[in-house]
Amino acid sequence: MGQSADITTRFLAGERAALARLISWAENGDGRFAAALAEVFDRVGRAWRVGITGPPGAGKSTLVNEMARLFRDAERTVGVLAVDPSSPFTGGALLGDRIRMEERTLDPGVFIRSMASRGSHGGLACASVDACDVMDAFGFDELLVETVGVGQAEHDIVSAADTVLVVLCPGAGDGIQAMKSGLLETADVLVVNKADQHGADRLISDLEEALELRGMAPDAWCPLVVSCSAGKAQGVEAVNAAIAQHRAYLAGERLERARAAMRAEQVQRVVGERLLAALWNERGYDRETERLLASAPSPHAAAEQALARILAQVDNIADNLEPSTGSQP
Ligand SMILES: Nc1nc2c(ncn2[C@@H]2O[C@H](COP(=O)(O)OP(=O)(O)OP(=O)(O)O)[C@@H](O)[C@H]2O)c(=O)[nH]1
Ligand SMILES: [Mg+2]
Repeated sequence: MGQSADITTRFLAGERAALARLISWAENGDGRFAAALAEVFDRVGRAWRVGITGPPGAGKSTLVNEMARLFRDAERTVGVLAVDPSSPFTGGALLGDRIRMEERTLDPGVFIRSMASRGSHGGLACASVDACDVMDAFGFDELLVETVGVGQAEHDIVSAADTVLVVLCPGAGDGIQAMKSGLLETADVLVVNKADQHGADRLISDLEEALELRGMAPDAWCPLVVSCSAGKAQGVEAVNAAIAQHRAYLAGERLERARAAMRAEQVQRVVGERLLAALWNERGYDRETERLLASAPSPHAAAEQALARILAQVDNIADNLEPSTGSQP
């Protein structure tokens, strides 16, 4: 407890090492994180969160670097989180990105952090929201969360953002792939990167056509299609402008609703993870599963038994709570 208070004091004094420590706590599912977050949570909500997804090699990291440069030119501070659900260890694929981002790391207005899933602690979507919360509380104006691919895990991570960018590039049938895999539904802004390469115009018109064909509620946000060549530092202003446009669209009640939904999802994730951790920790998992399977005719029957026991415990807890909580509805 004492250590948690010490860290938050240092965090509130603007010490980056304390910020890094809190993110590590979030990443590792450290029990001290919840108390620490509670102490700084009144500062959360000012940053704008942008999630960046898209197929490998589309130029996401290059784009993030250029977006960060433009934000810095406008005297906006930037937190960058690179999340890799496919890699069990930090490093690997993200190392190259880190080196490329190096020129930014000397700038105190930029903070860069990478995260990978490790072993049994699978809640990367949860940890990345936590990391964004602490970067937000630390005072960064813009948060950029890059994921490495377009799978379900990546989707869960970017969909917690205020604005989702899907980055595509010409070639390799990415446009068609994007339409098939539901990326169009995820995107608030579709970025066609590598506009310097052959096929970019075609990809842009394919995407625009696909968006037109898709039915839309009259009041709904229609994803913007913008193109740039991040690798040549060309056209990235249009990407930031599209984000600003989406931000203006959301401002007010829509944003409140979207963020409330995101918070509700985070609560569900935390509950789910805490339950999983409590039930199936590394030591208990095999023995308990074996015991249940030995006494039940099928995996589903074993699951029913496990559930019945948990729910009985929950009922017990609720019964014991009732007298002290009074007559709340
Ligand atoms: N021609 C061209 N190449 C680019 C452009 N932007 C990025 N690239 C190159 O595309 C390659 C991949 O860029 P990254 O930024 O690493 O792509 P990424 O989407 O982050 O890749 P992963 O993180 O591995 O999924 C690099 O060799 C970049 O130099 C561009 O606008 N034009
Ligand atoms: Mg990358």
